[in-house]
Order: sequence, then C-alpha cells, then structure tokens
Amino acid sequence: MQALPIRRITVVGLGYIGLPTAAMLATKGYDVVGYDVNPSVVQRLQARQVSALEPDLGTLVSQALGSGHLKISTKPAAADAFILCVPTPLQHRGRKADLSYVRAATKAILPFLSKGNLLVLESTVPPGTTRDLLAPMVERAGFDPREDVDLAHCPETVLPGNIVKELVGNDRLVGGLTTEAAQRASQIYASFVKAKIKLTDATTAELVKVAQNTFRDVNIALANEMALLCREWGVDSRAAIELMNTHPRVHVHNPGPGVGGHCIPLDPWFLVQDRASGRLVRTARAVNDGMPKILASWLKRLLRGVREPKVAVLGITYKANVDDIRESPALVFIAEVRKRIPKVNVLVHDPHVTKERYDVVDLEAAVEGAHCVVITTDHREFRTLDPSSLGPRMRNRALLDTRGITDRARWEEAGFRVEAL
Ligand code: SAJ
Repeated sequence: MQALPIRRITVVGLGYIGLPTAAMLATKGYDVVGYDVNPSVVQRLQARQVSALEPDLGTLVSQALGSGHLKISTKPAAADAFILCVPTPLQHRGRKADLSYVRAATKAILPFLSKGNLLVLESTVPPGTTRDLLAPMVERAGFDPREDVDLAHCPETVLPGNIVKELVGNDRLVGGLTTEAAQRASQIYASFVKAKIKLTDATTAELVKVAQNTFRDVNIALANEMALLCREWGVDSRAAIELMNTHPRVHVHNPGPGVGGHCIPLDPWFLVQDRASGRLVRTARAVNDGMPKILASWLKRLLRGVREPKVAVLGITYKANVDDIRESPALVFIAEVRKRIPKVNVLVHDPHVTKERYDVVDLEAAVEGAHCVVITTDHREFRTLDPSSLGPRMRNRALLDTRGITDRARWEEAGFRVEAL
C-alpha cells in the first residue's frame, strides 16, 4: 500500500486523553476534527471551557482553536488518520473490559474510512484487541486490514494532573498490526513527542500498557501490606518505607486507602481476563480493594462509645489535587463506614470538587461538632491543616489519616487521638 501523507486527523472521544491529543496535533499544523458523541462536551469546548485543574490544558486548547486547525464536532469527518480515545470501563458483571465504546467509535468512523487511511487505537484494552476486534471490523467493512488500511495501537501514559507535560515528555510506544502501520503512526506522534518513540507489534503494545499499570497496583498493594505489617510490629510504616527506598534498587510505593481512578484499578483485570495465570495480580487487586474496609474498622474503633457520631471526611477525589472522583477509594470507605457504624453522619469536604459533582460542604461545616476527622485524599490544602484551630470546633478530638500527611506529634499535642496509615 502506498503510504499517503497525513494532513487531516479525526480524533474520536474528547476526554482527558483525546482533547489534549487533538489540541496538540492542531498546534503542530494538522487539520484536526475532534469528535465526541456527547453534545454537552462539544458545547463546553466550543465555549472554550476546560478543566482549570489540568495545568496548561486551557492554553493549549485555546491556541489550537484560535489557530483554526482544531474543529470540535458531534459528527465524525473523513480524514487521512483516525485516532480513537474512548473509555474502556469494566463490565458491570465480571472483571473484564467493556469494549462497547471502542466498537461504537470504530463503527462511527467506518463510513468515513478509505483506502490508505491510518487508524490508531489509544484506549487501554486487553492484549489482542487491535488484531481480534478492530481488524475484523475493518475487514467486514470491505478493507484488507493489512493492505488497504494501517492499524496501530498507541497507548497513552500521561498522568492526570500533569497531562500536557507528559504528552510531550514521556516515551511513546507504537504497536502496529504491520511494521508499516507502526512506522506510519509513529510519524504523527513524532510531531509533538520530545522523548523516544519505540515501535513494536500491536498486541505487545497493548500488553505493555496494562502491565505498567499492573506494576503500580502490585507495588501499592505491597506498600499497603507493609503498612499493616509495620503496625503489627509497632513500626512507623512511612518512616520505614522511606528508609527502604534509600536502597538503589528498592522503590516501595505509598500506602493509602486503596487505589482509584479509571486506570490502575481496571487495567490489571484486562491483563488477566480469560487467562489461567495471574495469581499475584488478582491478589494485589484484593489487597488494595480491601483497604477501605480495614480503615472503616479503624474508624469504628476510634468512635467506640460515641452515639450518633459525626465524621468529617476530607477528600473525595481518587488522588491529590485533581477533581476526578471516579473509582475513588474515599467513596468505598464512606459506604463501608455507613454500613458498619450505626447512625453515623458523614460530611464530606473537598476543595477540588464542586457541589454539582458530589455533596460537599465547606471545611467549617464538616468539622463543626464532629467526633473524628478522616483524611482520605492528600490534597495540598490538607497538609497545612491546623489541629489547634480545628480541635475547639469538634465534639471529640480524633484523627484518622489514611494518607500519612499529618505530623502526628503536632495533632497529639493539640489533644487529638491519632490513627494513621
Ligand atoms: N496511589 C497510592 N500509592 C502510591 C501511588 C498511588 O495509593 O504510591 C493511589 C492514588 O492515590 C490513586 C491511585 O493509586 O488512588 C492511582 O493513582 P496514580 O497517580 O498512580 O495513577 P493514575 O491512575 O492517575 O494514572 C496512571 C498512571 N500510570 C502509571 O503511573 C504506571 C499514568 O501514567 C497512566 O497514563 C494512567 O494511569 C492511565 O491512563 O493508564
């Protein structure tokens, strides 16, 4: 197949990956159509409304729209290349990938596909998806997926909260269904990636992506177990982990209330679904998913003897300094607390979350008359909380710090009973 030059790109899905990718490509001179099925996403973008919590994203999107190279639309458009950036959640039943959005996105662009086009899947998927799902769909539409069209998987690796920087600075893996497809896809990414671009086959790229997130999940599970073991041995786990990590080949992650977001708690399942192996991976999932239960039992102990306790939960997002509450361990923790502690009243404060997204209150309202403060997210604002100003407003001075961000001695001096992970 003759590799035609790529000038026009259609990006399908304008979420936290599709939008910055579309904007980035537009600033590099490609004519980009960003297509999303959700009219409210499109309306918001056309009005140039972008999450202010993602550094530099607003500026990038404004530049792209201002240049005239980025158009936002509720309809797909013909192009030289298509990039699919749609979500891949877990199925409601069973721990397997739900590929319905990938199927729908592919179906939506098939009428616009023509010979010589490039189709790149960026969504995180189980190994084999490009070969066994995308290629047959393209074939059924009348194209030879190895001859007429180039198919590739190019996983994203950007960290929410640092997306724009990492889009440019992270190494990029491009897996092709054919060598030519990988090479062709890599040219698009070379327009903005300043780090290395590595080429491989599509299935290897798919596996590597989910394995990277699995590495982190297993490591966090180890940190969580370490924290529980340290507690049993009477050792401060955070101090111990810091010391463990002074070894040049040891990097134990941070213990916490569990693992949230829409990547790390899901991707290990994509790796082991339908496979016989993967015992450690499944165990790590169970360890991390078990943390909210353990912490709820700690809270119950702290509140022993208190009738109708009021609890101030600080932080509902899945990690620090983002506004995303998807799969947040804080949500599971609160559900556990409500299940285990009769007549408990839980109030949530999160400076990064609006009332439209979750029922949050301000710090004063959460803490007023409370019997315990629980830190569930390590937002920067919570690192500087002053126990001597919170204490007098509370009915009972107790702190459960699931992120280990407070100075225990300082809180104890202010009269708090402290439990920390
Ligand atoms: N967490 C801990 N302890 C740690 C680190 C994280 O408990 O030491 C928790 C966080 O609080 C959070 C969860 O894990 O609840 C996940 O947070 P994260 O910052 O590790 O990851 P994500 O989900 O925001 O982004 C990950 C990243 N993957 C890796 O670092 C290997 C990112 O680079 C990927 O692009 C992203 O998943 C993705 O889209 O797959």
